[in-house]
Amino acid sequence: MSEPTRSERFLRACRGEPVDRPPVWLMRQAGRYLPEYRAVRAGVSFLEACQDVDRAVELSLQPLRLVGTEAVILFSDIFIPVVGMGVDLEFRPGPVIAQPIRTLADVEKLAVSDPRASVPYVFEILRRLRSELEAEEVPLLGFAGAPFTLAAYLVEGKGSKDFAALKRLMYCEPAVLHALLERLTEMTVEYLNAQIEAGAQAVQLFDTWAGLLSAADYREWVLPTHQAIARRLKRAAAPLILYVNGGAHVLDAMAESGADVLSLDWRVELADAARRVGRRVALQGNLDPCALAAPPARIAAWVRELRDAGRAARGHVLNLGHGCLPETPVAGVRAFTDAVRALT
Ligand code: 1CP
Repeated sequence: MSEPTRSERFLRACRGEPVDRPPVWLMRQAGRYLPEYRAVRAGVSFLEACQDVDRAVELSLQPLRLVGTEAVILFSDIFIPVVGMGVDLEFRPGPVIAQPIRTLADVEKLAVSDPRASVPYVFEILRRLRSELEAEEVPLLGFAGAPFTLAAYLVEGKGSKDFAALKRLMYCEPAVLHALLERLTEMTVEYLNAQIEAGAQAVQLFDTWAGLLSAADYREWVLPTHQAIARRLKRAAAPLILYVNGGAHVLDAMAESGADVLSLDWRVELADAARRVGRRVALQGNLDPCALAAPPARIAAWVRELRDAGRAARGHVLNLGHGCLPETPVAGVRAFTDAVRALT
């Protein structure tokens, strides 16, 4: 078999088709850990960088050129389409919402507009990236925040450890949270389909905070949103990757989402996850991002262990278990991608 292109290897791994070795990329691969990122960001706010097509294209491509990742992910944030719904928010550095959403009237104020019109720059960035990457045959990923995680910040007003305001709404005023999730699900379907039309070859749905729920609450509040999105996406054109942080206890429900790939954090043992989900879905992950501070030989050994564990899965994409951190050493990221390329 001649060596596949990076797009072929990535898409085959997502679809559970045979590959020579797993492909590699990293969540939050563009970010403050790269001096070149800090240089492009100097003097502009994060939101401005997301809206500036030239800058966002450059930031999206940096990890490909600088640290050897084998897929490019759109430089943006899960809150960009929420800005398009008319929500007043700032990044400090995480999203801070001026007026948190707590009532039905607040939910009804969220505009259900076509993202192609409300955040046109997102699709312009994707079209530009796709034409830049076409010749090299590097896969382009789009992404969105999942409804539950977006709702968590919208209700709370900012990041939180336990999201108590969100849970209060869930347990005390379920109709309000249902309405909010429904509106966000509609938006997410439109937003991801528009990304696929603009050239995204796979899309990742980030449900970072859904792991805060019990398995029963996850099934009631989160799983239906994932299933609705999976059902309505143009999946023949782009596989769907689902990420839940701290989701070991909901792995079985994740496998019923309809996603093609489940992205797991490091608390889940990859071989065990493969046994639990069987041949239904491929897996992505799952090195602890903090482990990239270790010496290169140690990182290479973990990569080999992950590859071996991932062999039991329907398919495996090597990645971290969560995003790169501002303090992640660039040399550790390089050691990670080099070790994947060195797999035999
Ligand atoms: O000051 C800065 O440089 C801004 C930091 C930053 C960056 C680089 C934020 C603010 N967002 C991003 C980019 C980003 N965010 C990407 C880009 C593509 C990539 O290289 O991977 C992606 C996919 C995200 C997704 C995102 N944003 C998630 C889901 C994934 C995850 O990490 O859990 C979440 C929860 C957010 C919210 C958010 N935006 C920014 C921050 C610092 C946060 C987290 C806030 C918190 O912890 O509560």
